Amino acid sequence: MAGNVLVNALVASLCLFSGGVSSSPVNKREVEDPTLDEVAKQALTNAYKVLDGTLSDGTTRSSECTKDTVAVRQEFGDLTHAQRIDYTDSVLCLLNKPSKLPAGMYPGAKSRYEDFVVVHMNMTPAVHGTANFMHWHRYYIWAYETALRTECGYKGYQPYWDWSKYPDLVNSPVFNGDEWSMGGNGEPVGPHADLMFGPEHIIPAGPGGGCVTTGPFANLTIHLGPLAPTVDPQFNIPPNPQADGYGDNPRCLRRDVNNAFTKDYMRPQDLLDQIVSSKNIFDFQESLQSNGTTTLSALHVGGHFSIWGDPGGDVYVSPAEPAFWLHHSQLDRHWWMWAMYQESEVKDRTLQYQGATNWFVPDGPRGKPEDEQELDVVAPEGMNHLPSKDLFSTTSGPFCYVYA
Ligand SMILES: *[C@@H]1O[C@H](CO)[C@@H](O)[C@H](O)[C@H]1NC(C)=O
Ligand SMILES: *[C@@H]1O[C@H](CO)[C@@H](O)[C@H](O)[C@H]1NC(C)=O
Ligand SMILES: [Cu+2]
Repeated sequence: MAGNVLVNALVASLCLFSGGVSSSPVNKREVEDPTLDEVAKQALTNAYKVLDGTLSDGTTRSSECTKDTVAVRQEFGDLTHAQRIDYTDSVLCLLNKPSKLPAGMYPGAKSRYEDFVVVHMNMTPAVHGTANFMHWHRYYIWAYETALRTECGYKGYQPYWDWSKYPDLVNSPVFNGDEWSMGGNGEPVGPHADLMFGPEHIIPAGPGGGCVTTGPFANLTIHLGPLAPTVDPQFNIPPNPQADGYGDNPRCLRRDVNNAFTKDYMRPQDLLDQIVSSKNIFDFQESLQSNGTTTLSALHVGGHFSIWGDPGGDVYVSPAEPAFWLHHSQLDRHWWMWAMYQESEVKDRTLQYQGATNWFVPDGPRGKPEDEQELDVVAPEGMNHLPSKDLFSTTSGPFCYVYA
């Protein structure tokens, strides 16, 4: 019985993450394909051409966004120790600032950080498996980066975790648990339930599963959710006192960081294949999700379940996991690389927008570039309700950043 409940919860949650994706062919690589490093370098070169006006991405760039002012987002492991501490200190600052939400409706939003979690929980059906999936998350990460800078004095930019860089993710600079990491794995809890990807594909339970007790987020208490838990029911995560998940449910941050995805499904070649084989934004967004087999890259889902745990494996509440932002910045970077690496495709790919507007109504109304996006109380001042078309380029609309 418990086993069935777990499997059903996992499958339901994976369908949630994947948005009920149908199959998408993986194309054969052509001999002249670049390497993943070359793709990243070409994307950056083309982004600088856009900034100096020698290449158009089809959007209207503000005159304030130039080569001299552009923010450069970096890989977490490429930051110096001091830069990493600046980053995690600013996250801790946000975790200690008061919420701006009405406490009566959102008793679990104890901090300004948790305002971001509430907004994601609330927006989940409108921003996953939809046309705006990449765009809304880009906007959301930028709002978070902006809050770290304006509300917590952070001087740097949002770092990303390059999925392909650490096959041994558990011992990587991101999760090794030292003071310069994003915190360690959860405490080992011994044998616990595997992660089921459809009927055949099983990701073995990882080496953690318990509370995070090392690094900057040691013994962090989370309060919101769960709403779509995927951890072993034997962990006895208490249900939220409110059906909507917004109640106060204090418990430890759990992780089950594992190498299953990074070792076999998130290698440089896997990332490259996904970029090269996606011919339009629809295919690109769909093939980032798992369809339940090993034949497709599952980069978005794989990143979440490389961390897993509570709330890392809960599609609604996952931003309460501090590493969420590094994963989703990499997703944003991966999209940027796909759009930018071929000079002749930059304009066309930047402007593409395709898909539904509600996860649970895949055949419902189509998303339009004019659709306004919602960030509620986490929008930077005067920056809420921007249309999707303002979120197409990382160097126009509200944005001015590139990835190095
Ligand atoms: C997933 O995609 C592969 C390759 O396109 C296909 O063979 C398989 O049937 C798909 N599985 C599901 C559950 O859609
Ligand atoms: C976290 O909790 C563990 C286990 O209770 C304890 O040993 C450790 O000292 C705590 N660490 C911090 C930084 O509070
Ligand atoms: Cu999300």
